[in-house]
Parts: sequence; C-alpha cells; structure tokens
Amino acid sequence: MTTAITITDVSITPVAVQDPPLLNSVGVHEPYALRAILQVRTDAGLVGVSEAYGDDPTLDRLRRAAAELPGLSIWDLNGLSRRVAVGLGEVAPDSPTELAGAPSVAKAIASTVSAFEVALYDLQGKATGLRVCDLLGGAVRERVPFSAYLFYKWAGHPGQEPDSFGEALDPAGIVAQARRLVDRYGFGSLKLKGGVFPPDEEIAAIRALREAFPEHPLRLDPNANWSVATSHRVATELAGVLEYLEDPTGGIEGMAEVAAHTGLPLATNMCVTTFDDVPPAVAAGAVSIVLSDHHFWGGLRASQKLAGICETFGLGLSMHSNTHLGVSLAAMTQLAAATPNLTYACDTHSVWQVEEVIEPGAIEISGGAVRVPDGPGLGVTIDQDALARLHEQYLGCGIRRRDDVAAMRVRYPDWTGARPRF
Ligand code: GKR
Ligand code: MG
Repeated sequence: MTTAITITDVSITPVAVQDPPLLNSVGVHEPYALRAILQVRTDAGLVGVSEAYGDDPTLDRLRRAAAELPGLSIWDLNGLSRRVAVGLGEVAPDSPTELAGAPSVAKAIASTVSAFEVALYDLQGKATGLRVCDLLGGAVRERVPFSAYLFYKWAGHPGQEPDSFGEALDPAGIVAQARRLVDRYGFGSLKLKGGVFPPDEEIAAIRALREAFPEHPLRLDPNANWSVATSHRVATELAGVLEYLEDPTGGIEGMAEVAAHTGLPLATNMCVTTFDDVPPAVAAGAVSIVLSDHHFWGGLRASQKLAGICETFGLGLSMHSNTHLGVSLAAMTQLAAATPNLTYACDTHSVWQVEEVIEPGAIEISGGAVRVPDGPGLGVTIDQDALARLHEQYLGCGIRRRDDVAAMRVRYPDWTGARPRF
C-alpha cells in the first residue's frame, strides 16, 4: 500500500555548461548552454529531480508553475497538468530553440508540465523502489541504443584555445570525428548535423562516412536549410545511402513535396512538434518518422501517447536531443526502455558535454548504448557541489537565452541565419 506523499517545495537551479562551437543551420553553439535542474521536495523527505531548458522564458514558466505545486500528491499527474495551467495563466508561444520547430503555446505549456512530471516520476520510483521505466509499463530493452551525433565544428570558440575535440569542417574531419566517437563509445549508427555547408559538401561527407563505416546506418539533418528543389536533389543522390533524411526543408507542406518524390524516409523534429501537427502531417504524407522529445511533447506519458499515435499511423519513432546533462539522459533512457516501437537509435548531445551535474557512474555510453539506470526512479543523484559550481558559471556567463545566430556574428558580422540558405 502506498501512502500519501505531497510536494512541499521546489527548487529550480539554472546552470551553464561549457559547449563546443558546434555548427548548424542557423549558426553556432555559444560557449555555454543553459539548463535548469529541478529538485522537488516532499513531506516524506524524498527529493525528485528533473532537467529542463534553462533560458529565461522557461525559467519564468517553471517558477510560476512551481508556486502552485505545494500540496500536490506525487501520484496525481493529471492534477499536475491542471496546476501548471493555473500557474501559467495566459502564456506566450515559445520554443526553446528555432531548431526544434515553431514557437507555440502548446509547446510552452507542454515543456513546463514535462519538467515537473519527470520529477514526479522520479519521486514515484523513489517511493516504491521501482525504476521509471517500470512505472511506464516495464522495460522492453535494458540497453537503449544512441547514435553518434556528428557536427561540423570550429577548433575553438572565437578568441579561445582549441578544445579537445578539434576542428571538423570537411569530409575527412567528419570521418575522424566519427572514428573517435565510435572507438570511444561503440556507436552503431551515425547522424550528421548538416545545413552548414553547400549540400554537395555534405553529400561528400556522407559518402566518406559510408566508405569508412560500411555497416553503420547514416542520417543527415540540415534543420530545414534546403529548398524543396535542393531537398529533391539531395534525396535522389543519397537514396539507398541514408537510413533517413531529417527535416530537409521547412513545414509540413514542404516536407510533403519532398516526400512525394523520394523513397528515402523523411524524419522530423521540426514540422511535427505538438499533437496538433500530427493530423495535417499524416494527411499530407509529410513524414515517415517522428523524433519524440519528452521535454517539449509534454513529458513521459505524452511521449508514450505519441508512440501510440505513430504506431497507429504506421510512422516510425526516434528521439530528438538538444544539449542536455545526465538527468535528461536518464529520463530519455528510461522512456526509450519502456517504449516498444522506439526502434531507432536515439539522438543525444551527451558526448559534447565535458561537465556534468550528476554523480559519476550512473550513466555511461558503451557499445553504442546506455544501460537503463538501476533506479529507484530515474536512477541518478545530483552532485550538489557540481550543481553549485555550474550555477555560479550560469551567473557569470551572461547568457540568458540560446542564440546561435548571435554567436555566429562574432565571426561573421553580417550573418542572418535566415533559412533556407541552399
Ligand atoms: O544543437 O545544433 C544543435 C542541434 O541542431 C539541435 O538544436 C537540434 O534541435 O539536434 C537537433 C535536431 O535534431 O534538429
Ligand atoms: Mg533534427
């Protein structure tokens, strides 16, 4: 029998973590990426943890919602949604980054619910001794495969020493980067973040990867930086080479035009990012694969609902990632473990983070996969010293909202980040 356990207070700690100069369709990563670490305390002395975006608008929403949570039972996930709605009241459309689709009210609400829902699942696990994946229906896999996330990158941020990853600006650099990640982590599939250089250069990089890694499934994601015509051309060239092509162009209509002329599966984390996007995307035949992301789809239960919808409509399901830390990786892994039709290796930015907020040992990538943490709950513990240090870094870094366009202007003052560029 479970006892009533209610929330007493919530702390929300923004942190900044070092991030390398990774290039994408709108610009380049800033020297620091922002995250928020949530600690939800209860009258039973349990603390549930979660990780969310750490930009100012997100923090504002989290704080407004947190004020409504004392007294909420840790079992009452529907009550959580109601209280978050009360706390947020009228909310502005938002998206954590232009690379995860258009801003929307649904996304702003969903990301707030998600942040607390993960912490409640962590609490439920701690109260019962169960892992989150067991609370979500049980693990269908104990090891969750992730893909190597390859990025074109500069050697270092402007004005800084080269970082330990080095430069990757051409096919040879991308192959070397892939080799390093495969050797170190055993990744069994490779995803290249494209939309950076003219498509022929990125096609050459994919061909070089195919040559160097004949058996690895390959993906290319230009984050909607190509016109429909360019997308047609690249899709034709890379048919039979890629496992899937992710967001070649913008919008459901554009993606449908591309899909109509290629046998290459198209995936998205940009044109289908809320439940409202699903019916028009299915009707238009715009995508074959949806990349879920519990952070902005509304949490772990909402992601399972998305999985069911994908199954019903014959869509594949993969998992998207922005820059994140170990708490999110644990949540992603627990969710993927309990989602039968999540059969593609998931994305993770983890390999690019040299700083961490959880105690070491809970999460390692080996053999290209993460073993589901033992639990209870998410199976991770916040390293309070690391949290304090990364919070100090947040206070000092001056960044309050991700802006890859501004970071690019440091080197290219006329940069606009406007898409499609090719
Ligand atoms: O961090 O540069 C990046 C990525 O491009 C990220 O922002 C995207 O949202 O990885 C994401 C994607 O798959 O589109
Ligand atoms: Mg993507």
